[in-house]
Amino acid sequence: MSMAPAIVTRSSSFLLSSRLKTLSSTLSPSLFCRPTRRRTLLTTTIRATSSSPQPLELCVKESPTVPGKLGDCPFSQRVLLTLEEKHLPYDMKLVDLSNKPEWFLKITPEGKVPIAKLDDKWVSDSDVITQSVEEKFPDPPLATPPEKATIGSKIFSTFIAFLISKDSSDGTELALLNELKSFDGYIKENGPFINGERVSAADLSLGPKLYHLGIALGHYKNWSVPESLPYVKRYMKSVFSMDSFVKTKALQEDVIAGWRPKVFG
Ligand SMILES: N[C@@H](CCC(=O)N[C@@H](CS)C(=O)NCC(=O)O)C(=O)O
Repeated sequence: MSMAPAIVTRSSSFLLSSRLKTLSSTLSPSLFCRPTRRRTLLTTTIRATSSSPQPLELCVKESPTVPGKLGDCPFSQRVLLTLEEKHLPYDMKLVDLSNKPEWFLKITPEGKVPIAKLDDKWVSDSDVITQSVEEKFPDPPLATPPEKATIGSKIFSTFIAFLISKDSSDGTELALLNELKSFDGYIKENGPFINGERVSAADLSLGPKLYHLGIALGHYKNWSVPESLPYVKRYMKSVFSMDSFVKTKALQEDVIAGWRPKVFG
């Protein structure tokens, strides 16, 4: 079977930041196990309007259930949200992580997404990619002030610990609740978004993680954010209803399938 990358095309221009880390930059451990299914990648082309001529090339996870659809990687969605909010066009290559094509492993031997081509260099890690995009395309500004950039940053790790916990009295649920409570209080005082009235980079990082939290804990633990945390609930609703989020979010069934190996593994 022939193996061609699935591609969604938009148009864009791109500049290289001197501060870009390249492919050899540090990568955090993968959060998702690779499924065993094998199949052929499909190619899809979507063209969006833009005045800039050169699209940014970006590899993201493909849906494991619907060929040609965007998959369930919160880091890939973070980069896509950044590009969408900045109205930057891009060429999106959907990568089947269960059967990584040779061209992909050639550009990134670690085999992780997202990875973006910035001025002829493939750059990995959503932190590095989004910072570089901010530097090169400052308008509209999305940078979160440093003192606010880590707000909510422990929610994802505490969510994972609770999700994979097999012991209901090990304190992982409480740890997550504490993080959510602190976030609730912060948003109550400073919201509706982390940097106030306007969405910023920290929201684009946290939003996809909260999306996974809601779906995975609902499915595997029959758990949802308690009513006693209305500002977290409102925040999730606001972020999830943004046009850019609706356009780039993963299928619910893919999020559930993506976490299954972690829950039962
Ligand atoms: N810290 C990285 C994490 C990237 C990551 O873990 N990506 C996962 C998919 S969400 C991956 O590519 N895993 C490799 C695999 O499943 O084989 C980032 O922020 O970009």
